[in-house]
Amino acid sequence: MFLELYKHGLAYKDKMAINWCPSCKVGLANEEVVGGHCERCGAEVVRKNKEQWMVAITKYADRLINDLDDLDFLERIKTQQINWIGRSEGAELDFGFEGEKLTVFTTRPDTAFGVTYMVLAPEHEFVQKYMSRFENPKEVQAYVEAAAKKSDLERTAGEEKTGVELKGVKAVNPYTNEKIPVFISDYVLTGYGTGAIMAVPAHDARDYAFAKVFNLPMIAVLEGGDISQEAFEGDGVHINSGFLNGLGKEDGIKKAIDYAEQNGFGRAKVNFKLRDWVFSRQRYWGEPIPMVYCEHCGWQPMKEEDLPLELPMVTDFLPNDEGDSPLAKATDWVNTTCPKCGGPARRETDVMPNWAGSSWYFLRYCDPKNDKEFASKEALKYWMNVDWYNGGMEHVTLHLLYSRFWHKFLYDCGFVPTKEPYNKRTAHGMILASNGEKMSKSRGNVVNPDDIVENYGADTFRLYEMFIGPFDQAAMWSDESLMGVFRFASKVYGLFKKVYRNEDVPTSDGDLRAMHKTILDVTERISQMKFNTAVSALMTYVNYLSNMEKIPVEMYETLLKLLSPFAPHLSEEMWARIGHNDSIVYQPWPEGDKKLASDDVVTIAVQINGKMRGTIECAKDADDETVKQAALGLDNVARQVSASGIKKIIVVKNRIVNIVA
Ligand code: ANZ
Ligand code: ZN
Repeated sequence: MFLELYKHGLAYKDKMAINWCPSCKVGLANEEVVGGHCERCGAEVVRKNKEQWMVAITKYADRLINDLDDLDFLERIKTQQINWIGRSEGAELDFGFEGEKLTVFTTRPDTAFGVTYMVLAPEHEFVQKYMSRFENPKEVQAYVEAAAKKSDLERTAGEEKTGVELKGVKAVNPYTNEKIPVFISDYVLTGYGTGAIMAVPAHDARDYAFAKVFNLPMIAVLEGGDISQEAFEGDGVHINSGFLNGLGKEDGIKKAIDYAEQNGFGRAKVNFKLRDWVFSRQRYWGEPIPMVYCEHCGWQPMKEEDLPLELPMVTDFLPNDEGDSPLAKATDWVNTTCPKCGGPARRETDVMPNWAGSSWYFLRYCDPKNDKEFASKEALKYWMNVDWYNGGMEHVTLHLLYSRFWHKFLYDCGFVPTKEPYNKRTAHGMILASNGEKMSKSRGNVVNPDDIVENYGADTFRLYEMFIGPFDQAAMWSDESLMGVFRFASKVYGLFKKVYRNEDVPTSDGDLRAMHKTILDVTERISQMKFNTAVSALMTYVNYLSNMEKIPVEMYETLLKLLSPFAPHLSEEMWARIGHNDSIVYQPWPEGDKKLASDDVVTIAVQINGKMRGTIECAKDADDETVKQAALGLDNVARQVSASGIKKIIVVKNRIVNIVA
């Protein structure tokens, strides 16, 4: 796969500012940095430049958004995908800077007449390139170094804006030809857009905050708002804006871009928050990257017939102090020959990220014994797509995006028959501690499943997790509620002694109704992933059974079958006790009968000469003749009156039958 990516120009090597954990000595992907700290050890993460293999996922950005339309993903999951990709429509504009073009990305080119200064990211190439022209190089360099120590999050979250003016140089606004000051500040990120902005303090809150600190002028170019109070970011009629005056936002943007294009200093541009995928990890565990570096030929892909490249055996799994992968120490493995010229060469020592394997492992399930390809076309056609993928919310941004990208690339190469891997994606809620906080070791509020299993059994634990609340929502752990479920499971066990196997225990309409209603409810609720209410339907049924004196075996067996996905051990045990020799898992799922389950059955009192003689159950609003026949069919009635002795039968709909004898 890596060679395929490389062949298609989607894998390339680049010097990247990476997040570096000085304690783990490891480069971290953005998602492994939590609040500026290493996800694994908690140490503060710094930025460091390192050559990394990159994968051009951004080439697929539009498709990764557009193809969501046809998928049955939870809405919030689609939103996560869309936000992560972060598509922004706007323009690139070239400002003048020391005779060069200083290009910015902006979503509001219509506000160009309100630009009063510019800001470069501290890492912007012009900073070092023109350092000798600044009047304050020491101050500039000190700021650059301080910013390098901060994470993106710290840089953007900082309330108080900081920065340094590049004294002695000015930029030129191409719309007005005015000269404006240029700053560096860490609120401008190096990885986004062009790493430089045109600042419009009157209409952008970040620029506003910066301008306040540095006492910079503001020009309102949109009507509405009060810039003595705050930036006005809304829509309004343009003012102070030359040829844009009088236009609204959308028209203004269009006209500003047209003007820039005609005058050769700008163009429409779609920008994405999504970055190319940093595909290198300086670790031992991971698929080795099948690339070889030769002094003469540069980076060369391994020959396909030499694959797979396997990890060497090592005993030392730590990276070295320069942050090179532990594989760099395995010199026998590293030193190899160039696939092109045959001269001495070195293997890449970085490995792939865990996301590589998790992007497509499931395709192998379609054809696990195939030794020629990862799966045959026929097998893939037969099994794919994954109909339904449920998993935690923590994997609905990156893993989902990477595997969708990977699949699209495989599709483009003709290796898989479908454009998307998963038809349906849902996510379950998180189980929180009893005080509503996230469970974590540091808070000491973690419930250890082993303890629950030890004390109440795996079935209680499993049942409880299903019962705890709506599947897709967060739920709070409750010991009390766990006990309730434990009592329920115990009741199921206890009911066994009332089960009659060999005798014919009559089932009333009410019994049948309770059973079929339970079958139908549980079946439907499972299919809708309403597991908590499926369990409560079982609880209702168990209460019904508890009130019976004798339980017909079929009613109990039905309970066990419905319960077995939730409490497999208990169900299996009781199934065996009934006398079955096979496992309950081979039993077909019970079929509910809607008619028998119907609540539209009424109990009607039967009287003879005004005296209560029994009850019958009839469909609600049944016709009088049916009700009469049912009443006469009662043993008690037949014994006391002969057909000839009946004078009259009075039916009070749905309530009473009175036989006058
Ligand atoms: C001028 C302007 C005027 C802007 C205005 C906004 C409002 P999104 O929607 O996130 O794409 N920007 C561009 N590159 C940046 C960078 N590297 N670091 C920080 N900020 C950056 O936002 C795009 C807007 O974010 C751009 O449009 C730019 O500010 C800023 F009334 O340009 B704007
Ligand atoms: Zn070579």
